[in-house]
Parts: sequence; C-alpha cells; structure tokens
Amino acid sequence: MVLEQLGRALHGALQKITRAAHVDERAVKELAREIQRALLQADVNVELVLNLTKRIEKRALEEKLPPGMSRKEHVIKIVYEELSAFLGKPAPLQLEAGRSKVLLMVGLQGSGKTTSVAKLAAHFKKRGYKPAIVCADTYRPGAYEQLSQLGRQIGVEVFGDPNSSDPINLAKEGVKNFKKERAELIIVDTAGRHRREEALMKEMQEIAKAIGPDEIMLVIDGTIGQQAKEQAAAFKQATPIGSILVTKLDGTAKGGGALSAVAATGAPIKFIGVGEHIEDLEPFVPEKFVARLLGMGDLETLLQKIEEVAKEEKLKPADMKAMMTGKITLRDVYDQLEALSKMGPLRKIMQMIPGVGVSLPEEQLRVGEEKLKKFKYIMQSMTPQELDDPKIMNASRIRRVARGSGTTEAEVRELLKQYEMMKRFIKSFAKGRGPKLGQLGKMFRGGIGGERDPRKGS
Ligand SMILES: Nc1nc2c(ncn2[C@@H]2O[C@H](COP(=O)(O)OP(=O)(O)OP(=O)(O)O)[C@@H](O)[C@H]2O)c(=O)[nH]1
Ligand SMILES: [Mg+2]
Repeated sequence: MVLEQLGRALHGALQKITRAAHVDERAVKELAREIQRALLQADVNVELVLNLTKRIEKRALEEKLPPGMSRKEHVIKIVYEELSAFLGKPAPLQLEAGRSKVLLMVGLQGSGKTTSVAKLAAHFKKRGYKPAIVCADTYRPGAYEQLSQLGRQIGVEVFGDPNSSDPINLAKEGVKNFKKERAELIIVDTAGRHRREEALMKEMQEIAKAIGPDEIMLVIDGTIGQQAKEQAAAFKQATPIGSILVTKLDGTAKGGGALSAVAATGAPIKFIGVGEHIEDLEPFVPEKFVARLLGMGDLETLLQKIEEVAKEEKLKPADMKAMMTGKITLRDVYDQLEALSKMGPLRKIMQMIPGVGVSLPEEQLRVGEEKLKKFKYIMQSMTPQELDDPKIMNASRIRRVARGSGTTEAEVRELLKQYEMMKRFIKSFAKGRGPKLGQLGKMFRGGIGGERDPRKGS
C-alpha cells in the first residue's frame, strides 16, 4: 500500500542521516529534500510539504542541541515532532457518562460514513457507553436497511424511517428520541449522494442547525489523494468541522491526501478506518502513527530510558574523570552491561533504536542476548586485578578465564575487543553527548550480534 511506501521513503531518508559521518548543512538539506520527495509522492499538497520541510530544515540548522543529545538524534527528533504536529494534536473523542453527546457525520458519497457510524457505535459500546444511531439519509436507496442491519449486528438501536423524505425532521426526531432514552453517544448518519454538491452542503447546514450537534465529524476516503483538501475545505465552509475520520487506510491509500485535509481544516483526525469490518477502527494518535510510518519504534521511550539509566547509575566524579581520559576498566563495562540489561531485553531495546530494530532479524537478536550473557560469565571469572587492568590479559590468562567461565578462548578475546569499542562509546557518553544511537546499533549489529550486515541477508 502507498502508506507503506511513504513510510519506507521517510525511513530511508532518516537512515541516510543516521549513517552520515557528519550532520552538516548539506546533510540536513538533503534530508529535507528526500522528505519532500517522499511526501509529494504520497500526494501531499505541495505547499504544505514545502512549509513542513522548511520548518524541519530551519529547526535542524538553528536550534541549540539539547544536552545529552547527538546532532543526529536531534534531527530525527525534529522530523518526528514536525510530522506529528503536521497531523494535528491528539484529540480523543471523549464521552461523559450519563450525558448525551450528539455526533453529526458528514462526508461525500461512498466515503464510508455509514460503515464508520456502526464502527464508532460498536467501539463505544465495547467501552461501556450507550450509543444510538439516527439514520438521516433519505437519498441512498436502502440506507435505513443498511443501518438497521448493522445496528442489529452490534446490538445498537437505530432510528429512522425508510418512507420519509425529510432528513432534517428525521435527524431532529431521532436525536430527541435518544436523548430521552439517555443514550450517551447519538450518531447521526447523513446522505452523501446529491445531484449537486451545493444542495448537499445546504442540507448539512440545515441538519446542524436543527439538532445543534456537539461535534461534526467529517468522513474522508483515504484513497482519494489530493482531492481530500478541497473536499474538506468545502465541508468546512458549510459547517464547523470538529474532527475527521479517515477511512480505507488499509487499502491502496494515498494517506498523504488525508494529511493535507487535516492541515486544511485545522480539525484533528480522531479515528482511522482500516478495513471493512466493524472492528477495523482505530483511535488516531499522531505520534504513534508517525512512529509506525517511520518504522522507528518508540524513539521517545528510548531517549527517556537512556536518561533514566544514566541518572540511576550516578557516576561518581572520580569515575567520570577516569572515563573522560579514557581509563575505562572492564569492571565499568560490566556495570554498563548491567545498566543495559536494566533497560529490558535486548530485542526490545533494539526495536527502539531508529534504523536498527526494524532490520535486525529475530535470530540475530537472540544470538546477541546469548553473547551478552556469556560476556558476563567471562567477566565473573576474571580477577579484580584483570578487571581493573585488562591489558594484562595474556594467552595463559585467557585460557584460564575461558575454562573457568565455560566459554572459548575466542569468546574471551572477542570480549576484549568489544571492551575497546565500549571504551570509545563510554568516553563519548561521559563527554556529555550521551550514547550515540548509531554507535549503540553498530555495537550490537557488528560486534555482539555478529559481523555481518543483517540487511544484506544471509
Ligand atoms: N477497505 C475499507 N473499506 C471501507 C472502509 N470504510 C468503509 N469502507 C467501504 O466503503 C464502501 C462505502 O461505505 P459506506 O459506509 O456505505 O459509505 P457512505 O459514506 O455511507 O456512502 P453513502 O451513504 O452512499 O454516502 C463500503 O463498501 C464499505 O465497506 C475502510 O476503512 N476500509
Ligand atoms: Mg451511507
């Protein structure tokens, strides 16, 4: 699906910057250009794309680095934040127990209104609320039948009259009826087909005036691309759009069109439809959506965890000084491994590292975890003197440690090599730049996880 393509393109652009030797102006500009290309290909409106990438570029070049963050991490964070902001603020649909909320659904023919009405009713019924549905579509043949059937399926009452030709009166009566019945969410389904769009808009205006909805939700077909913007703007002119539901994001969706629509109305997306079935509805959370789109897992969580662990470790000033000058012992490495394991299983940590988690095969993660365990056994078999000064590890000491820890000499040597790498890693950590995600990734990928590049296959 096209959304996946967009995700891959954005992810690729970010990966490039993760691998770049230096994040300079040229790299940032190149990143902005690639993001532009990816969004345009996903059919996002040109002007919106230009504004977005200009902001990313400006922030990446001008903002001061937050302490403990590398330039790369900062750029990734900006892209993530700007894309999330582009999709609006998270805005869940909130109900109050015992109070009736009236939701008027509008949208063009075939956008998925009726299906979404049933999905929403089922969603809130499952959460313990009492929903009800009003059918105010007198144009579509069998509209009432379609809704009644869906209503029966999910056990939600439907108000309507297949013989009526007065949608305004139907809406009014239905809402009145369900308010009396103390329904907590009253969803009004409307017509999408009209000979002329103006007539449809006028009808929406009249219904809105008659029932005074708490919220008007615009349903947009996620597959229509750029037209979404015009459509949203037209509806917005007729009635105050409070929220958006984007449907069909499961198929060949040009999600970019929907993104444009949101920016055009200023109304938040509250739900997305991801299939034809009743349960194919998801509350929309911009950050989660973007993280999923970028395939970068939960970056925020990772950064937070690194901070917490660093705090927890409470490095003593003397240790800090030793580390800054590169005097790191294997004992420190052991402590680092301990700290790392406090962050959770390796595979979970890896999934949170942009550009690493998605490309590491499960098997390799398992091997990496095994290896970490072995390293710990090895270090447990070393004497305090050896731990404090790994340079004294000669062939006979290596042989002894291997035997004592139940590992091989090669594995002991690998740890010593690893130690050299960690030394550099911890040094950059101590300099206050924080551990670089790229280095962390390299460490596991190349060092602990094995030498081969997982993306090249095996
Ligand atoms: N794949 C997929 N199909 C959907 C989704 N939402 C709705 N549809 C399909 O889209 C078609 C139209 O859906 P309706 O709910 O009838 O659309 P409507 O807006 O009520 O249409 P009118 O009443 O004619 O204005 C149906 O075939 C639905 O099954 C979705 O999220 N994913
Ligand atoms: Mg319908």
